[in-house]
Amino acid sequence: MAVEKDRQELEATETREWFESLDWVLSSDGPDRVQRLLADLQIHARRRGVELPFSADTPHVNTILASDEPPYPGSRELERRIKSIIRWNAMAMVVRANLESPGIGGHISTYASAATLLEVAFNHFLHAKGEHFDGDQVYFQGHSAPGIYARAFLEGRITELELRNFRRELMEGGGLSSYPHPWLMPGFWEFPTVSMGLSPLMAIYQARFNHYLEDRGLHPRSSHKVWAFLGDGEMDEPESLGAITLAAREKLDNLIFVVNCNLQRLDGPVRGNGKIIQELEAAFRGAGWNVIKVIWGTDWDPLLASDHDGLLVRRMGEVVDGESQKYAVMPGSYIREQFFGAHPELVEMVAHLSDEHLRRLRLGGHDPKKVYAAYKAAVEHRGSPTVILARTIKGYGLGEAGEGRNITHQQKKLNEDELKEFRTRFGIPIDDDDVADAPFYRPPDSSPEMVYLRQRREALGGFLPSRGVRCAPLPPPPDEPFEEFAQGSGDRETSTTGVAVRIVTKLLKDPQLGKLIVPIIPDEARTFGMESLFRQVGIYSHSGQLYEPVDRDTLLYYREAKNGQILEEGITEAGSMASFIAAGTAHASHGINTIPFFLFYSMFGLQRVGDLIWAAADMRTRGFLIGGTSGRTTLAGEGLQHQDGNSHLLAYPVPNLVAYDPAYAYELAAIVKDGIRRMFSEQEDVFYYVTVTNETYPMPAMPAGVEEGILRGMYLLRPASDPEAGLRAHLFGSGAILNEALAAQALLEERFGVHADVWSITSYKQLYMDGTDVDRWNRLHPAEPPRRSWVDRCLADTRGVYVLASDYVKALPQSICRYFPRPPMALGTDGFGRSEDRASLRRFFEVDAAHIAAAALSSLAAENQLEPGRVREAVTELGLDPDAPNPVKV
Ligand SMILES: Cc1ncc(C[n+]2csc(CCOP(=O)(O)OP(=O)(O)O)c2C)c(N)n1
Ligand SMILES: [Mg+2]
Repeated sequence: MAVEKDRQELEATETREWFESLDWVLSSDGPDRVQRLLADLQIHARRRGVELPFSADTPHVNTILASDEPPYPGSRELERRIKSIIRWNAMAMVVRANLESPGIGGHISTYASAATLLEVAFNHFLHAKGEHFDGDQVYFQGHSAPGIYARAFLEGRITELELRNFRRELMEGGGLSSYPHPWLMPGFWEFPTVSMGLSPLMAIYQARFNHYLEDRGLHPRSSHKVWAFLGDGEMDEPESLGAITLAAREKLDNLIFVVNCNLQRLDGPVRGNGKIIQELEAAFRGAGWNVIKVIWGTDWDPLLASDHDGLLVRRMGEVVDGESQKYAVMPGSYIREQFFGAHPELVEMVAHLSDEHLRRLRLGGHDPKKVYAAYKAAVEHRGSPTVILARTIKGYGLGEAGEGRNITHQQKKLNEDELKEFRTRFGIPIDDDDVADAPFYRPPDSSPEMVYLRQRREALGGFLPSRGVRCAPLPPPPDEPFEEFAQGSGDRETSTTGVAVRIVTKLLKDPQLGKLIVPIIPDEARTFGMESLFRQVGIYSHSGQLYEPVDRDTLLYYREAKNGQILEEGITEAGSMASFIAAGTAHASHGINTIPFFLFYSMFGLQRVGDLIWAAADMRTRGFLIGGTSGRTTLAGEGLQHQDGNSHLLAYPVPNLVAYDPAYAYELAAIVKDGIRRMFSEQEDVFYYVTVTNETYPMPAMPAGVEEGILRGMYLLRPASDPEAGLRAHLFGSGAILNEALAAQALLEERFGVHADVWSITSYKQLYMDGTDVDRWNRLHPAEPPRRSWVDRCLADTRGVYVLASDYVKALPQSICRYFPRPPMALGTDGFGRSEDRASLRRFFEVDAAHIAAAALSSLAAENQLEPGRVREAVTELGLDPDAPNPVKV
């Protein structure tokens, strides 16, 4: 026992001597010398066989020393008052909403933990944008929306009625959306953030796109920042950390993450058995970020200053988060016993402090001075992005009603006593008699708080969040880039992918539009035959090209340049989508009509990054998503994971996504031209999804008068040679399957005497949207002459049977059956793809010419126009196996 004690004392003395030596070097030669010395010591230790465990984190204390903190520039007292009022109103709007409509939901505890982080930013850092200048772009944590509304209420930008109608958007007088949604509040919210993980990803690519605009000379250099306020639980989403190395590689010092580390997510602790702050620090430092930890408030400074042996810091580092969380809900005596009680020296350190004092020791994320110091350092930091890891308490101020409790995320109701306690704690002047109704409180405009609040925002350029379109529409698109496609390609075979690339190439050369085009590719340029663009416009790289490319002596060498135009994203559809969003919203965020074209493997689009596409829709993004190598049977060889028969169906639910599946060059040209007109001249908040394929065939010339049909979704491509024939059919194809419909037309006429019209369906979604809109109008206006859908108008007077064939699931053609004069037969490619050639795939999925022809014959038999026996023979003649397995089941 005595030996052990001696050893401990010896160790303590030894440690102290080393510390003193280090202090001596620090004071005489500065921190650089200390760094070198420690590095040398490490090498020395390793040479002597001491293995040092790898650790990318630093001690569990604030990154900024108390002695290095700047003075606080504002009125702490007025800011505290303002923050308290916002806290109250944010809480009250949720409580009231749930009193009036039980179950309507809302969140109190997220903002309660984030209030200081947000208020210091609002009062001192976040710049608004004006008509002629950009501000900061701020991604607010989605669940903290009540606090953002409550501030806007004080600012006079949101009425009391709207506040009362939180989560009641359909009420008379309008309401407020639950979370940030630019679609629903287009003058207010800029960024939808509530799908966890998307906002950190989008913020990174937004900051990167801001550099892109500056490096290309489209926008003056600016000191403005992209701020993302995030949850610590949110950091578990793969998207949250997925692009952090890019942010460092691109030296995005215009980017600041603020992670609200309240140690809790929805169900419980983020890392009960670990330390989320340390874990995130290691991840971000490892990725090359500037990490600023804001863990302890000013109250802790004297304790840390007296921690000569580092025992307190060590104790801070060893307590797991589940335990730390508990300190927030327990009395000071518990903290004394459990935290300081681990070492007698620590007990001694706080012997002079009361239990109440220990309970109130404030954490860093609730201390404006600490938060201000961190933000200032972040804003001034150069050369890499910054992440601030700020320790807070979830549900701060809710007391028994949920402060630090595991149930706090879901807490929406406070009883009268809890409301009173909250009111008293934050000094809100509401009488006991009124408090049960949780009334909103807004001080008079002339009060010092309100004057201060307005002054601070004026100094920072105005209010935010605030969104609006900030640039003039473009003139209608020029004809020239699109004209050649109407002529067809003669005998020359090409693919719609080739045509899409040619359109983009020509647009890049256009004197007006050229500089606005933003080609985005996730490492598929060669797949799509786009490598000529490397040379033509260059690949964007913030650092230019620091090496001689291996193919420098070839014509199409891999050219990176600081003013390069292509965003070559590498293998990240999610990142590419985030770039697409940044470029497609520049009309609102920067007042520039950039026109993104994002080309990708169609299977890895709506299916893989569907939620980002949903966010793009919410954000009123404009641009073209080009789904390459599309079609379940058109992409030969690649098989189950690559062959896309799904994406067009997945495009249906996105309300403002206009989807097309063109077959021919002139269709594609008409669609892109009209898209530019609608989005950038007419300023419609839509975006486009257009699939292209890699099957080559001669592109026909554009028939006269089909443009309207192309855009509406269908037109008559090739009528039957004898429209008066007895046996009549109508075959409908889209994408590459249109050629199968044409082949079936010939088969039917030559071998079975059936005369078929062939129609091109460029968009099932357009036809479906039109049909349902007409249905709706007719349903609500039964006494008026019915309106007619485009399908109905095209087909009303037709005779014969109808067969629709798609390279996508049958649900697409099925979706428009209702508008046909008689029920059509729908063929599609439901099921898993196969590695095979096109002919075999089309036979297997029953969408080839023979199957289309057989379907027409079968339909004629069903209408008693043909003998069933004749059709059975025809099936054999066509080489089809009636007993082949159903492709959806195998
Ligand atoms: C993609 C996604 N999954 C789940 C949710 C549901 N959800 C909303 S908030 C939340 C917990 C958030 O915890 P954290 O990020 O730590 O934020 P805090 O409220 O603690 O600040 C969850 C799971 C969501 N909004 N988005
Ligand atoms: Mg949290």
